Parts: sequence; structure tokens; C-alpha cells
Amino acid sequence: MTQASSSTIAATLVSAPAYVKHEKLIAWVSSIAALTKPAKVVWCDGSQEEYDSLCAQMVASGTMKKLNQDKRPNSFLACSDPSDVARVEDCTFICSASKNDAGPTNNWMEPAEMRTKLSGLFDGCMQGRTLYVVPFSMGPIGSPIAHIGVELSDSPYVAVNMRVMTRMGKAVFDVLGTDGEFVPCVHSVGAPLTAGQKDVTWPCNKTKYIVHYPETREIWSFGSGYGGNALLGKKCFALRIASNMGRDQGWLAEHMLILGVESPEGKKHYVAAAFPSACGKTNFAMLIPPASLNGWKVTTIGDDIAWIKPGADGRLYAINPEAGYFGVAPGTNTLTNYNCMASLSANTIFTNVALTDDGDVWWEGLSKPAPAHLTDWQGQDWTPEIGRDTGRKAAHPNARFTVPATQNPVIDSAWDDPAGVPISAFIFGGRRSTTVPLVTEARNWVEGVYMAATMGSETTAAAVGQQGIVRRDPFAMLPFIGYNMSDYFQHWLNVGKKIAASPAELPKIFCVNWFRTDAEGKFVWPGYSDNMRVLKWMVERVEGKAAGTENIFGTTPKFADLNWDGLEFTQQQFDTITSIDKAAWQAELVLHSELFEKLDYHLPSELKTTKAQLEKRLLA
Ligand code: TSX
Ligand code: MN
Repeated sequence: MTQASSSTIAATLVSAPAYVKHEKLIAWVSSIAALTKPAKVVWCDGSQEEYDSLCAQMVASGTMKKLNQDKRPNSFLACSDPSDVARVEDCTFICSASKNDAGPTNNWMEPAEMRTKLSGLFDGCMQGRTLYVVPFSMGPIGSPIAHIGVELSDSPYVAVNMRVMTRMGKAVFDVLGTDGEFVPCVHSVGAPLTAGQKDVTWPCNKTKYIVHYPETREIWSFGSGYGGNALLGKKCFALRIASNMGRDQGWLAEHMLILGVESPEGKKHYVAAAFPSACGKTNFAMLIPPASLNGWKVTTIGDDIAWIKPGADGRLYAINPEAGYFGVAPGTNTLTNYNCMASLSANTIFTNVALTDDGDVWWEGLSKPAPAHLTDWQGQDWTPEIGRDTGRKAAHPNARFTVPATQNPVIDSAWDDPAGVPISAFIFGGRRSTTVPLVTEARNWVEGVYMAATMGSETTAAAVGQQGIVRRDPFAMLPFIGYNMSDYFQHWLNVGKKIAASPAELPKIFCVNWFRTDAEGKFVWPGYSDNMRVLKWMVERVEGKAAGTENIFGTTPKFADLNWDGLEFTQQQFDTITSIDKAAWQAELVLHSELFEKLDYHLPSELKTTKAQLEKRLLA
């Protein structure tokens, strides 16, 4: 077929609804349809009817199962292909014009070379499928902190998940008008169907590419239908592309939860916290304070991503660009996260969890003992005996729920406020069994940036690869930074300088570690609700009310500086998780040096100076 005739067919196929008045957008959809050659184009309006009918269609095709309506109303289970269960970091590319702009922590390919490769892969890749046009706002519609994206996907699973995870639908076109800016996101599972070919329940391709063009703000994703690979508003847009927008425009796109902390006196602060994937970030975002800490309240703005822009007053204002939670199911239960379990009671899409015999869901860590019989995430019989004998899990360790944020019983009243919420403090945490104390306050912004830049954690199931080894994960952004990591550090330093020059106070920066273990390898800190004790100390530090002691690395509380009401926790236990082992820190600083060598290009000199000061204090 000639170029002209294929694009004429595409234009007819595309036929945008009358409410779409953005010609460039329509032309782009036409061009992608001409390339990918879908059988049909559907413009998603974001309505409940549309969602219900897409879910019904996926139930009919076998992609999803409807769960027991009495136990879990309007909820579904999708099980993926066993080869498509997590983000694929090896196949994720930042295709900036210059390799140095992607930096040493990202895969890079020359944009022209990648475009040639992708043209080949996307040519005809949607044959026999429907192309869904998914318009979405990251952030409250019309918020000055929000941005618009449009995802073109041949996956109805993506369309319904995007409706939960973003503000998706018609209203986005009102914001876009005739020429508004949007981030174009193209997604295909990469499994064209020939006439009469029977579809599989989870189409995907063993060749996968998750590609970002930061200069032109484009996302192209091929071959996977899972999570961050396919729901392009999330990691691809809200972190990798948005971090580029933030650098250029003076704001921050961060892998952070945002929570509100209210004191018994009714004084409220908002904090943003970065933890690497599966450190219990969603649990922390919905934490229930211990009853013994009378009257303290925690509310959720977001559980994964924060967009933070300086306001006219110089303070930093944050929004949650997402509208739902795409969280890890295994380990979630009424004790680890009561509010999350309450959120999941209806209107939830589960992916790769196990199915109970009465049509409900189950995953490792949900209840003890496990049910006597289950259908596992791969559709096979599972019993506790089979699990014990084969080591097979009923749910995949990276199994997920997709749930509207509004179902969170402790959602913050300002969660949808277009103005965002002012940030009083940043928290950085990792999973470290040794070395890093329970909580440390940075003495200044640069020291805080140093702590965040050198943060490390043990790897988990959210990414394909080895488990249980420590990796450096600066700002918990290693898989998500859309440009050179060192330039990103510099951007953070620049934001600090700008706030320092304004009338506003700089947010404090803290580093936490809930995961120190004792000589037997047991966790010493009870974690969960009791993290409120640490949070209380942090906000009281912000208010200038709590005591702290300076040491080699920053300011830390003494035992007496934390509230212990209702918890038996000894000075000795406290020492176990707050002690600073000089030898361990010397070894740690060697690892910081290794990181800094890797990031040497454009590494801010302030960070090298900070390290030199630490080394000096350590030897003193
Ligand atoms: O989410 C966690 N948080 C943050 C909660 C607000 N987890 C789970 C991490 C994996 C997703 C934690 N695990 C936390 C924590 O603070 N702490 C720990 C370690 C721990 C595990 C078990 C116990 C105590 C600490 N206690 C018992 O099992 C009784
Ligand atoms: Mn995350």
C-alpha cells in the first residue's frame, strides 16, 4: 500500500468525536493508526459505562475473571503471561540526542537509530486489534502543576487501568482545547492478529522496548502489557519524561509518597518520602498511628509519585499526579496496611494474584493459614502442600492491585486540590539491615541531597533481576530518572538554592531506615504504626520543638527524644538501631566513592566536598 492511501484509510478509521478539537492530536492518532494498522480505533471517554463494557469484553475473551460480586463487588482478576510480570529495566531506554544526557545509569540509543528500530516493530503491530485512544491528566484536571498525556494502546487492560490510575476521559480535551500540549504515548503489546487467528488471554511479545525521547517528550512502549511498562502515565511519563520537564522548568518529579501529619493540636504538615520499590511505601503512605500516641493523624495524598513546584511564596507545593494505587499485593493484610485492605473491598483490578474457590482473591501474606485450595496466578491448582513441596507461590511476588485513590479511608481532604499541598520535609529511606540508623536529619540542604544521592536498598520483585542484594538507588530514582543522574543531583541543589534565596523556609531532609536487624538477623524496630513515633519527631523538628543531637552524619534523636507511650522498647534496642559503626561507615563511604566514580561526569562538587567532610569527621 502507498503511504498516501494507507494514511487516508487511517484518517477514516480514526474519525475523532466532535468534542476533540485538537487537529495535531487527531493527525498524530492518524499517523500512529497508519503505522500500526489496527482493525478499529476507539476514543475512550472515561465513562463508567465504557469501563464496565471493556471489563465485560475482557471477561468474555478470558483476559479477566469477574470476582464474586458479593465478596468483592465490581472487581476483576487478570493473569499475565508468565514472561510479562514486571518492569523490564534492561529494555528501557532514554533516547536523548546526546548519550551524556541519559547518563551512566540509563540505557541509551541514538534517537534516529531507535526510531528506525521502532518503526519496524510498530509497523502493523496492531493488526486485528483495537487501538484505544486514552486521554489523561496527570494531576487534578486544570491544575497548574498537572500535565496532559494521550496514550494510544492496543490493550483494553491498559485502557481500564489508566482510567483508575489517572484522570482519564473526555474532560481532558476541554483542557487541551485546539492546541494544548500533551505527551504522546504509544503502546502496543506487539502481538498482531491475522484474520481468524485466535487471541491469547495475555498477548505480549518477547521483544520489549520501553523508550523515552526526552527532547520531544515522547514515549513508545512495545511488547509488554504489564504495569509500568504499559501504563505509560506512571513511571514513563510521571517520572522519566516529567523529570526532564522539571529540570527545564524548575520543578521536581519524584518517586515519592505524600502524606499529611496532623498533631493533636490540629497543626498539619505534609511530607514527601522516597523509598525504593517495595520498601513498604504504600504502607507508610496509609499508616495508622498507634492509639497510644493520642490524637495524631496521618492522611494520604499519594503513595508513589509526587510532582512538586515552587509556589509564588517560594514554598514547594506537591500534587499526586496519579488517581489510583497500583500496589504490590503480597504482604498486604489488615495488620500491615488496614486502610489499603479497606480500599480493596470493591472496584479493584487484581493482576497475578491467586483465585479462591469462592471467587475471591488471595496472596501470600494475606491470611494464615493459606486456604486449603486455590487457583494460582498461572491457573494451576495450588494447595499449601504443593506450595511447601514445590516452593511455588500462589500469587506472583509482584502481583498488583489497581484501585481508585478515593477508596482510601484516610485520603487527605486536599488530595485533589489543584494548588497542591506545601511540603515541610523530605524523607529518604532504604532497606538496610546494617549501618544506616533509624532516623537522621540533614544539617542542611546539601547534606540532605548527599544522603538521598547515596541511598542504598535491597532489590525486590518490582523489577526483573536478582533479589536480596543491596543496590545504590539515589533518591529511589535509579530506574526512573529520565536524564543524567548527576545533573539531577545538581537540579536538586539548584532548587535548594532558589528556596534559600526566597522568603520561604527550606523543607528539612531526613533519612530513615526501618530495617536494621540484630545479631540474630531479626528486625529490631517494630515498624508500621510505630513509624509514627519517628514521623512525630520529624515534624516536631520542623516546628523547632524536638531535641536532637549532632553526630558525624547529621542530627539524630536520643532515646528520650522519641515518644514511647504504649510501646515496650528499651534504650538497648534503640542503641542497636541507631548506633554508628565507624568501620561499617568507612566501608560504606568506599561504596559512595564507587558510586561517585560512576557518576563523575557533572557530579556536583558540593557532594564531593560533603563526602570529604564525612570522611574527615569519621577519622577524627
Ligand atoms: O511496610 C513496611 N513498613 C512501613 C510501614 C508503615 N514493612 C514491610 C516492607 C515490605 C513491603 C516493614 N517491614 C516495616 C515497615 O516499617 N518494617 C518491617 C520489618 C518488620 C517485619 C516484621 C515485624 C517488624 C518489623 N514484626 C513482626 O513480624 C511481628
Ligand atoms: Mn514506585
